Amino acid sequence: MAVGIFDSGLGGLTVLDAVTRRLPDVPFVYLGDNRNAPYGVRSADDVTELTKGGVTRLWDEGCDLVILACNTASAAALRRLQETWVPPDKRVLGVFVPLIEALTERQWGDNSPPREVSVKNVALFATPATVASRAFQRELAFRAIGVDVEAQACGGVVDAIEEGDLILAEALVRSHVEALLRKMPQPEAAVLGCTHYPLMEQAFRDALGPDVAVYSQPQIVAESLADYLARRPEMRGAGERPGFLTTGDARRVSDRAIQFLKREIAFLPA
Ligand code: DGN
Repeated sequence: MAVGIFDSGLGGLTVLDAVTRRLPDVPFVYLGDNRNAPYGVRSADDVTELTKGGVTRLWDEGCDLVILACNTASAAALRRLQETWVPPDKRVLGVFVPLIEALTERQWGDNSPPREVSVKNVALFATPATVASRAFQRELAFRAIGVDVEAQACGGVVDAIEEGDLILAEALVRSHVEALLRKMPQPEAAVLGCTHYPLMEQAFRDALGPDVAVYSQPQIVAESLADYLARRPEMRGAGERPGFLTTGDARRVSDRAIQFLKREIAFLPA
C-alpha cells in the first residue's frame, strides 16, 4: 500500500517533491494523466470523468488514500466525487482545503468554529478552469470564513512553463499580477492555486512586492498530509518505493520531468 498522488500531468511533481521531503518514509505512487493534459481548458464533466479514471488506477495500485495535486481536478471534481463516488474505505483529498486551513491556521479535519482570520483580502492565481469553478470561494463560504477573494485566471502560464519558455512565463506572471492589482490594490495574501506556479514563485513574489504573503501549495499540502497521516496512520502505507506512472508517452514524460523535480526519474506506462 502507498499514498497516491494524481495530477493532470507533470505539475503535481512540485507537490510530490514537497511531500516526499516532509514524509521520507511514506511510499508514494504518482500518476500523471499526460495523455489528457492540460485539464485547465476542459469542461468540469470531462475533468471529473478523467479524475475518476486516474483515482481508480491508483486504487488498483493499493493507494487507499489519493491526493489530487491538480487544482483544476480538485476544483471541478473533488467535492462531487467525495459526496457520491468514493467508497467508505478509501479517501480522496484535494489541495484547496489545506490552503484554506493555512490561511485560517486550522488543520485538516479540525471541526472547531472558525477563528478570527488575520487576512481579509486574498488574491487567487489559477488556471481559467479553476477560476471559473469558484471552488476556492465555495470552500471558504462552506466554512463560513469571511474573506474577500479576487481571482485572476492566468492564461498562458502553464503552457509557457510546459514549453520551457520561462522568460514568457515570467512576463505573463507580471501582467496577470498587474491585472489583479488593478482589481484589488492591496491584497494581504496571494494564493498560488496551480501545480505549475511554484516554479514561478519568485516571479509572483517580485511582482506582488514584499507586503503580500504568498501561499504556495507544495509545502502547505505536505504539512497537512503529515498531520493527517499522524491521525490516520493506517493510511500511510509501507514497504514500497515511490513509483511514477503516466497515461502518456513514458519516455517523453520522463525526459520532461527533470524540469519539475530537478532529478532524473523514470515513468512507467499506466
Ligand atoms: N495541474 C493543473 C492545475 O493545478 O490546475 C495545471 C495544469 C493543467 O492541467 N492545466
